[in-house]
Amino acid sequence: MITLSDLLPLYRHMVRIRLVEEGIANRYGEEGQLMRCPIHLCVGQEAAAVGVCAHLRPQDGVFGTHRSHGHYLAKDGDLLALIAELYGKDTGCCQGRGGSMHLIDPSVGFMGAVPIVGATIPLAVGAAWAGQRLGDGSVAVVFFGDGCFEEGVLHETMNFASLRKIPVLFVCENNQFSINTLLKDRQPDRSIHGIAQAHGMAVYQADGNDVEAVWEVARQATRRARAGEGPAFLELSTYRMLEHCGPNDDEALGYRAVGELAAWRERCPLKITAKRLQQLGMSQDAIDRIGPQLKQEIDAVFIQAKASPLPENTRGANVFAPSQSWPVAAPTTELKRQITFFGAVREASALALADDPNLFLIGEGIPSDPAGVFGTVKGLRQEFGSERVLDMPIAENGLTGICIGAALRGIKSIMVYYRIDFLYLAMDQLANVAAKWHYLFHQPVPIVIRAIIGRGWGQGPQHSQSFQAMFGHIPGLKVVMPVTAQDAKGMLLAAVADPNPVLFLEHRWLHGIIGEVPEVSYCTALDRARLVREGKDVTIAAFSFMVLEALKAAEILAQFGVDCEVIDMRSVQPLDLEPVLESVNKTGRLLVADTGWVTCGMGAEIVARVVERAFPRLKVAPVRIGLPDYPAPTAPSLAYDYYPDAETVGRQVIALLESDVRPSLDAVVSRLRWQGKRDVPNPQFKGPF
Ligand SMILES: Cc1ncc(C[n+]2csc(CCOP(=O)(O)OP(=O)(O)O)c2C)c(N)n1
Repeated sequence: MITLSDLLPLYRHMVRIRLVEEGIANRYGEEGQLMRCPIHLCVGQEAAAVGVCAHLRPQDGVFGTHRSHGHYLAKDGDLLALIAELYGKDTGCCQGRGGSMHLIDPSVGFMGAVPIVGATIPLAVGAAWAGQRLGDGSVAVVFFGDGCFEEGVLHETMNFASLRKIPVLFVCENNQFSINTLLKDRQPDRSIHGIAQAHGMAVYQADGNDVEAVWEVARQATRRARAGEGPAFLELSTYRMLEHCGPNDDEALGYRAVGELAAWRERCPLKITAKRLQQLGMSQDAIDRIGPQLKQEIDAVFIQAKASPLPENTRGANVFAPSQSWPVAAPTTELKRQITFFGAVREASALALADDPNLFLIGEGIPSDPAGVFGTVKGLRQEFGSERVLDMPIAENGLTGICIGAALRGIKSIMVYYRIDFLYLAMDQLANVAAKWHYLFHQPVPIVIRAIIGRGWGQGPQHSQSFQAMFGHIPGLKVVMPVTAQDAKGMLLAAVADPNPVLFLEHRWLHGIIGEVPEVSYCTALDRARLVREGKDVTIAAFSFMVLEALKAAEILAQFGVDCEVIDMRSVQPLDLEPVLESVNKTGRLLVADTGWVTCGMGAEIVARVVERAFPRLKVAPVRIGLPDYPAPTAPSLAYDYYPDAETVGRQVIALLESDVRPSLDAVVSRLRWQGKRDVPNPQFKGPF
């Protein structure tokens, strides 16, 4: 049973949150419109945040949503940093980069709130999983609205949390609305908590406007989670009293039932608790004094926040956490042994797992795949155990978010995607969360995602795509594409060491190539292109597998007196343009060869940048090579002219030359024509994957 000494601080917290929200509402329209970000106030919903957070320790992580002022304050987030953020000030918790919908205060365990509905749910599960893996006794909590039950990511993460008994509390503030749409118009007539129950977790329901009731269920759920009994779901019914977004009353809009708002006002959490305090022996006078005392503090903070400076325009600063700078090449003294690209990936993974006892590797079907993801993880589970090399449910967005959540607590992972095509399902977590986190919150997100691009044989439109340009388009993600076995090892180790999200793209046709790879552990720069072949006539900037095709073409063209310079671009983001510019300075001719589509592809990017910076050096219009504008077909008869190869490179190089120095097209092409089966890189390649 709650005592007066337990209840009084809860009441104070709720009053403080209410006064802050009212303070924001009153100032939102003030002259000059200094508060210029969307606000989602939690007036009427204060009890949920306060009742749950009362049981948390500073190291327990809390994650929120677009409507998280209350969660932030209930977890003791700094008030000045909150208000200053609303004013877009340098003293704001995101230094003005986020506004009301992006909040953080890691010093008290408020780990982050963002406005993508559902996005922080997997982060909380990941943070709690990190705590479980570290054995630090922490729990994590995520607050969200009833709208999240319509998002797949909720189900993906509940499934995993339940499977692994992760100490996380899923707290649903069921305020009946998603924007202005009623729950009954969005979801069938079944209970929300029933769904959580079906996911196998402990379920609690409480009156979300009664802080005492919330406090009690949260106490039980937190205890259970700390005792290792697994996750819990709390459904707290409550009501939003103001408009969805903004400072106003919106009763006139008509989406609320007649009399509903008035009834809920009677059930205001502050009123309910004030009455209870009286029953527990507190005088009305003493209760009445709480508000004005708190208001003084709050008003002073508004003044201070308003007076604090706006941030300097630092533009792209902080998109990435600072990385080490690694050597461009592997140590040459060690260069003797020859191994495959897949062996190099496996070796780097093993070294990284041995080096960091908290690192884990996770991917769909990993334990049951006899080939070990094309050899790249073979035997690692036996070597490092089933808690370090794990299987992953078919839940790409949820699990990527969970790994990001773990990364926020410093637990790194290597995620393995058999095909990059599946990574699109995790686009929200990658593009909206991982890529934005450091810019917004100054928190590193060290996670490596290995994804396989390109083709086996017959993989067709959804198992063979090359999405590097798509991911390269997103500031905050690093995207690398090693070509040699040596780079595969060095760049994977550098990716693991990097404090940022790194997408490590492996072309399926590279796995079997062999090269010299030092046995020692070494890192290779993630941001430096590599000059592979010097030449004076034509510059070929190539990505991934196309580097090998460009080299083949260059060798044959050399026999006809045409001297190509070949650059392995290695990285899409950051893009190292300097070697290309230097080369174009010399050759005046540029060809870009990519494994992805030409339209909006890497060729477009490089050509545009070269034209912008070195237009006068170009003797002839640059050329792009890549895929045509249609999906990859399966049948060999349809695919035979779909993929560019050495012949395509040869033809285009010849087209770049002046007619008087052009070798015979037929003679060159006949030497470059693909030998053997058209849909395998060499006779050793084993399909179908
Ligand atoms: C993925 C996503 N889809 C749509 C939106 C637009 N949106 C912002 S708030 C909101 C309503 C969310 O309702 P609920 O989760 O119940 O939270 P509440 O606003 O009631 O607190 C929506 C749909 C969004 N932010 N994110």
